[in-house]
Amino acid sequence: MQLSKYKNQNVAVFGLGKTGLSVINALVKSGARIYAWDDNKEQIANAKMMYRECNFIHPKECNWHEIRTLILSPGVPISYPTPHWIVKLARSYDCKIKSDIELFLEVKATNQKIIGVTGTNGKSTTVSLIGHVLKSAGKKVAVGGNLGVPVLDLERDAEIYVIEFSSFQLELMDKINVDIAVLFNITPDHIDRHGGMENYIATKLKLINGSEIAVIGCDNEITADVFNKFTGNKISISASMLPFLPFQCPNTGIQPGHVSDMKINLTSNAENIAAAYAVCKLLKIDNNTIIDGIKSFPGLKHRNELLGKIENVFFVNDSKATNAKSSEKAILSYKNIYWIVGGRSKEGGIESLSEHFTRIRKAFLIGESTEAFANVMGNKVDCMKCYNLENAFELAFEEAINSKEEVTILLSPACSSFDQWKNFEERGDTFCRMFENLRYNYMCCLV
Ligand code: UMA
Repeated sequence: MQLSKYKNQNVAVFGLGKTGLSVINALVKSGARIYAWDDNKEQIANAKMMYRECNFIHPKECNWHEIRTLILSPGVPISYPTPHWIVKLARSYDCKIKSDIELFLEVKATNQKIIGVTGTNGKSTTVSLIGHVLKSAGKKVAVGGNLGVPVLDLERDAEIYVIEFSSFQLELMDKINVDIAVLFNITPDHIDRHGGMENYIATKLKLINGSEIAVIGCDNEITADVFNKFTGNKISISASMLPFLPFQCPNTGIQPGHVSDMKINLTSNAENIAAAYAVCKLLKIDNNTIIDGIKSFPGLKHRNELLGKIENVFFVNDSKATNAKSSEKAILSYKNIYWIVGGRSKEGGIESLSEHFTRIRKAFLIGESTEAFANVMGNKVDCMKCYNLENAFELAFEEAINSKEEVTILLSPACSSFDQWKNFEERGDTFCRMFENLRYNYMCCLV
């Protein structure tokens, strides 16, 4: 994507992960003079190999009188716990701080539509589901943002962009202008980064405030309250609208439809499906195309992903569940659960899940949170301290297969992965590999 406005301009880029590299790529093509840096030397070395035309100079040695824009990566704190030193430096020179998404919105054509999705859990699935349905409807669509592909790396000529906005990205943004915004399920997350729940909510609201029409999930107390107070164009959606999608929006022309035989788990995805349905109706996609698209959506890896069954045991990879609220969805989807849980715990741990402990046959505790979670479970859940995924997998399978009943081994950690893994993908991929090996060995034994 070209950013011609920045031709011959001096632009600073801080953070050389996915976002920073995508920004540099776009700015290089546009003929900007780029000053790039990162706190991590390896990231600088990597970027240097890729973009020799960039100036990799420590920002404190740059001439900030000539740099009018700093593009900051979302992981770099702008306010809390304290503004990063680069933020203070740029502000002291009155330099404008922008996100990659703002650059993208500056160059998008007026006839290209933007659908923005935010919330605490379910964003990535909803974004992908909307993208899938629109593609099935023959639209030229690009899907990206927080779920993985930075917006500046997306195809230039899409008719519709479906973008996942994280609170980190929204925090950075001043100007937001999207055609349709989706906001749902706000629960505590990243509180340390936003300095409190109020700020976290305010950040999420930026997306609907910058939209032509907002689709708001009303199952959550916080977002239901947002819906009531929001004065712009709005539609309410709810998980309870499934399976017949009886949308309560008489002014939008949204009609009831039928959804059954879906590949993704209905219980944990009800709100995502309702949101996707509403968005696609607003984009005037016909009912049958939407329903067919929803039915053929294969789901996302690591999100309540059914891997398969060995004898009486189902295996589900929900490694993306990095907080309790997210695990709740998977727990409510199954009964007789052999739950592999733990890692680096978030604020509040798993206490909020205690009302669902009756669905857990046995918990297999892994990671840093092992002792803390064992205390929370106390005598309410039969649990075993396994400390790592390998032990947990083996022990859970041994018990599950001997139970002779239909049971589910669910990896849904309710924790971040950073105590033992690079990220949740690595954790989930390991679980998937263990399942595949087990299935292979099992089949060989049967032959
Ligand atoms: N860095 C510093 N100093 C800091 C912080 C970071 O120099 O104080 C540098 C790091 O050394 C690294 C770079 O910044 O080189 C990383 O930047 P980043 O953390 O912004 O990560 P990116 O690789 O650019 O990925 C970001 C999102 N990451 C975060 O928001 C933390 C990705 O979301 C997103 O997929 C990607 O942009 C493309 O849009 C990931 C995420 O964890 C999945 N998001 C959080 C979430 O979903 O909960 C918000």
